[in-house]
Amino acid sequence: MEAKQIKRISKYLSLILRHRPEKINLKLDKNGWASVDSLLEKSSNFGIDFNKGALDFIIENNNKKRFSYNYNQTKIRANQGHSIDIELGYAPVEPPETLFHGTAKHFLTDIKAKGLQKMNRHHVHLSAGRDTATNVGSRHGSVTVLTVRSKEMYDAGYEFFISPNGVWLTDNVPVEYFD
Ligand code: HQG
Repeated sequence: MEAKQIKRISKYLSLILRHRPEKINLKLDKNGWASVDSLLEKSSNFGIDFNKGALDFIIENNNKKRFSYNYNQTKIRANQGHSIDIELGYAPVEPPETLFHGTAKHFLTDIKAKGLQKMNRHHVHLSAGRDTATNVGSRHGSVTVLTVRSKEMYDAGYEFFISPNGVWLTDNVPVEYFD
């Protein structure tokens, strides 16, 4: 399969598995899992044809490892980034001393007033590396990277989670934890 085609399917999967399963009438369970068979069938009915081999390829090679199978590969879900109400069930873990959040300069006034909020997603997304944060922030405009004192937040009782693809998640970041 061509790279372009893989990218197109990958974007489509993000839309369906994170935000709009109802678009193809797909059912997700409370943990965000969809049946692989039903995803393939409903996508095909919707005019987007691919097979299990394409899914295997995307799960293995997607640049951010956005999706996972369950143990016997009968179900698939997005690892993070949802706007729909599902429970990922990740266990809370202790974060490193600092984490990064890339954002656009034009959001800074609001962010400095209200802290980082999850906006349309389930969590605020943070990364362990400054480079990743820079890439994430560039999606929104002229980029700036905030350093968050995550360990201090954790010690104060804030919960942190890490998705299987290494994205750090937390509910919100109050301004006093920016460096
Ligand atoms: C900003 C992509 C105003 C926040 C990425 C961000 C990531 C505020 C934007 C993942 C604010 C929300 C998530 C406040 C936060 N006032 N703006 N109080 N608090 N913001 O896309 O972190 O490629 O929902 O800084 O790589 O950019 O989809 O979050 O700029 O991992 O897999 O509001 O999405 O992953 O934007 O990105 P987003 P994000 P995928």
